[in-house]
This record gives sequence, structure tokens and C-alpha cells, in this order.
Amino acid sequence: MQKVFERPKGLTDNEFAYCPGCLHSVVHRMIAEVMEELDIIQNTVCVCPVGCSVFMYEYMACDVIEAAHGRAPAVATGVKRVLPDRVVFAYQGDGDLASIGTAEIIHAAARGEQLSVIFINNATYGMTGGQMAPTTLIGQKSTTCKMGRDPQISGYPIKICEMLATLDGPSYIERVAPTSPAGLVKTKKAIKKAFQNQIDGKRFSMVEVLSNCPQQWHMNPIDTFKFIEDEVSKVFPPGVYVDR
Ligand SMILES: Cc1ncc(C[n+]2csc(CCOP(=O)(O)OP(=O)(O)O)c2C)c(N)n1
Ligand code: SF4
Repeated sequence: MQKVFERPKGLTDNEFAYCPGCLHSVVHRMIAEVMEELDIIQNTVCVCPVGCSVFMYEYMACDVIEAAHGRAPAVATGVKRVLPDRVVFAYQGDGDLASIGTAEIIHAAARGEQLSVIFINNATYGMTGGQMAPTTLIGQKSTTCKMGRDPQISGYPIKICEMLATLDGPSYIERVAPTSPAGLVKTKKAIKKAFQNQIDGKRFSMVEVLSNCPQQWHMNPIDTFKFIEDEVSKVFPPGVYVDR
């Protein structure tokens, strides 16, 4: 019988430890497929974040380096400048990229570093107990805003794609929502483009993935997809923000 579907070679044999329905697993798989399709597994360096995906080094079949919380773009910059023939990508959550690591991502983008960044925006700090993130929606509940985020106290969600799109450094910035078959196809296409850009010598590329956290949102996975489509996408509209 002909095999039509198998585990991508870009993944190790380790089982994911993510909660059921968490999109971290889906995006990991897409990255692995992209590395295999572009034949770059042996030539890629993944820079892991701190957050639920801190154990990403267990899952990716490429070289992997761990960065301190928020510092992945700085570490990735160093790796790429020392080893310019490698494909270097950073994988970061919203706590990692949009809170403690705000400076690193802005400056890496402004410098137009030749990097691919996959930004997982699940509107919460999943790993540490579901605290409010910079991307938590107004009115959305978390363990540090039990009544819902109040802009009078906590300000407004930070729109990273829109912010970075004001800079001249980036070559490509897109936001995607992998909550439907079409959204999954778009997400994989965007991730592939972010990697292909780097191979083609283009500069900073970032894909923001509107992700979920069934555990800390206290929702089943299907409801998280609906919440992303109905609520999160209104504040963070999917689309191409930079492509040059
Ligand atoms: C310097 C430092 N400060 C704080 C922490 C605690 N910490 C670990 S993960 C995390 C937030 C992770 O949230 P996010 O980046 O959104 O990823 P998720 O877990 O949701 O995938 C925090 C605050 C840390 N590890 N190091
Ligand atoms: S806590 Fe949230 S982000 Fe972390 S693995 Fe579970 S569902 Fe995914």
C-alpha cells in the first residue's frame, strides 16, 4: 500500500507534551514540514523561547539553541552573523516576544536581520499559569485580571505586526489564523515564505500566528478557534503587513 501521510523528517520521535488541542503542536509540525520541503533540516538553527515551547529542542530535528526569556532575536542575530550560511529562526510566544523581549524584536526588525521569526500569540502566559499578556484582549479574563482586562489599569493590547510594519528593516510580516482548513493552508504558506525569504537573502521576516491556550482560557479547543475568529481576529486582523 502506498504511504500518503507520515511524520515529517523535521521532527524527532519525541511526543509533544503540549495540552490537547494546543496549536503549538500544529505550528511545530508545519515548521518541520517546511524544513523538509526546503531540504534545510541539516542547515537550520532553531532558537527556542522560554514559555510552553521551551522544550522545543526536544522536538525539532535541526540544530537548536535555547535563549533566555525574550532574547531569542538577539541570540538568533548572533548565530546568523557568525554562521551566515545557516537558516536561523526564532520561535516566540507573546509573553516572550511582546513583553520581556520587546526591545530585542524591535531592534532585530529595525536592523533588518536575516532571520525568520515565528510569533505565537495566544493572548496569555500559558506556561506560568495564564497571567495577562501584552496581547490579552480588553475584557478578556486572566489570572491577573480576574474581571477582564481593564484599559484604565492595564492599557491596550500591543499590535506587534502593525508596530514592526512602521520600520524599514523587515522584508515580510504577516499575521495568520490557523483555525480553519483555509487558515491552516495560509499559515503553512506564510511560514514557508518566511524561510524561503531568508534562503533568498531577504531580510527580517515574521509570521504572527493567532494561537490558542485551551488550558488557560478554560475552553475546549473548538471554542478557542471560534474565539480567535470572532474576537481575537477583530483586534489582531490577519493579513500581510509588509512584503518587499
Ligand atoms: C527572566 C524571566 N522572567 C520571567 C520568567 C517566567 N516566565 C516563564 S514563561 C513566561 C511567559 C510565557 O508566556 P508566552 O511567551 O506567551 O508563552 P506560552 O507559555 O503562552 O506559550 C514567564 C513570564 C522567566 N522564565 N524568565
Ligand atoms: S498551557 Fe496553553 S499554550 Fe501551554 S501547552 Fe497548554 S494549551 Fe498550549
